[in-house]
Amino acid sequence: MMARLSVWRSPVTVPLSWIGELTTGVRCSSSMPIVRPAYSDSSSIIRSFSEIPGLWKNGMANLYHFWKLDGFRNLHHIMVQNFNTFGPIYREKIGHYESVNIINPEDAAILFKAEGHYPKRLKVEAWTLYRDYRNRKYGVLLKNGEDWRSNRLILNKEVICPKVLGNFVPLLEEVGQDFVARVHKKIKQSGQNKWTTDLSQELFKYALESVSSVLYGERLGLMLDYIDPDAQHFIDCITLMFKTTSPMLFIPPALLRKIGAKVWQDHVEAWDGIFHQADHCIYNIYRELRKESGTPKKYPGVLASLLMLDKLSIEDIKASITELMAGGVDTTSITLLWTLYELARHPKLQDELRAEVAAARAESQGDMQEMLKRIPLVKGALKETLRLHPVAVSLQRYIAEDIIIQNYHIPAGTLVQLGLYAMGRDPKVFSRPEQYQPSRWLRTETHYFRSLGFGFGPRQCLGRRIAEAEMQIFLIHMLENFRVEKQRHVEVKSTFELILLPEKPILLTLKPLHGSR
Ligand code: 2DC
Repeated sequence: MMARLSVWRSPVTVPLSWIGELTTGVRCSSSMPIVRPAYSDSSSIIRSFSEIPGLWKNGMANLYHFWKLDGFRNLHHIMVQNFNTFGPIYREKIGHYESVNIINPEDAAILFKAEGHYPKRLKVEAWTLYRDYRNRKYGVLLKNGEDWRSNRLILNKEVICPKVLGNFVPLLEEVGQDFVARVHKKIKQSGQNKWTTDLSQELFKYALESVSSVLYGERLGLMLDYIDPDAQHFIDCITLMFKTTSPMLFIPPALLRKIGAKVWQDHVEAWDGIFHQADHCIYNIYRELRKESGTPKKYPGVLASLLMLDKLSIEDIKASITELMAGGVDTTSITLLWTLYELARHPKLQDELRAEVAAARAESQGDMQEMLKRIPLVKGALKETLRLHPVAVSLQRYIAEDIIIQNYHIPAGTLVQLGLYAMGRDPKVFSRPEQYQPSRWLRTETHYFRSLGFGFGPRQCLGRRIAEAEMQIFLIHMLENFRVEKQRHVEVKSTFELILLPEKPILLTLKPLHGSR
């Protein structure tokens, strides 16, 4: 079985034989219900839900094909292929997972306008089942309805509101400086005035140190040579948690649990490790806070702020802080790795960004918050990275009302997904999509529903501002200190492990800009 799987490991395109089957599947519409044509304002016929092209009749057969294509790792490529086959809208059912998929920004706008007051995305059942199993509360990521809304509104004020950004910047700047010092040290140790390495482990530590310092107002000390083994275990658990989630999108975790499947066991072990470490961090802050009296002199971090605010229950606070901590490691570090990879491939662009950072530094006399307002090209680079290498393959909502997309009627309650990875690479949406061009985000051409790396609207990524500031500050420090180079010109593709990751290690070389220290 393994041998057969590995044959299917790398295909980026779906074999033609399957496409043939896909299209015939669609043309076999004899069993489709007869629909009464309706007419829209533009007097074009609105077609019914059942006329949407795609493979949605036999979920189990589709799951089998999906598995044979190693779809668990290739979801993004399969989506691109499906849009090529079916056009800008298709319906799909893989196992129990049913959806309508769209690719155009204008259609995304229709989708997000129909999300209602309580926007709901796909429920990642593995994550909710774990919490039910261990008797833990859902955080804001997993909550829905009024419970979601009331928690989210309170969290917004402490986590994503522009006002609190000023509190995060000095904390993040310190971590950035420590990262630079660590790289200088590694370069010195190498004795070659450069350091060639797969930076992902270093970036995981940078990301965890950053998000922790914002959440807890305290450093974990991950930029040192010897780090807490529990912190390293936490990092490994997050990767395992994501990896074991993806098969459970298509095969119900309750079933896998019942048959004692290894994925479910590994998944439980991974979350146990994550919660163990988060509980430990949260408990430390809680204890310190009870000892201290009066208002703290410096910003105490998101957790202490929420505890002092006293508007959410401690269990609700713990649940959302744990989600932020777990969600803030692989996501930002992988995005930074992709950005460094793109900068290494584009040395001229790297120099342009460096010049922008130098000018921003001079104009703002080193005030980091001021600097962040003067680096549009660096921000464009991050958007460009998320266009070509989004963390999330798709954005989805259960629509709250009926909508019409591409002249098809889609009833309320349907799960509609925007293929974010596919949109980012579609030449109809982005001119020369294969080129990494941060300046495209500066031009006046429309950006309407095109920059969706953090999602959209009130349900967008809660960690967005932390992630953005953390990544911008990282790039500023790296550009000011090092040149990034890479060995040969090999293109690295993505693999799907719930989030999109580089399919193989990315080796980069860092050289000091100002001679050896
Ligand atoms: C995965 O088909 C593919 O930000 C599925 O920081 C649809 C889907 C649903 C929810 C998405 C998920 C995809 C990718 C990972 C996301 C997740 C929602 C939040 C999560 C996008 C696209 C992520 C990475 C969070 C994770 C926080 C968690 C560890 C507590």
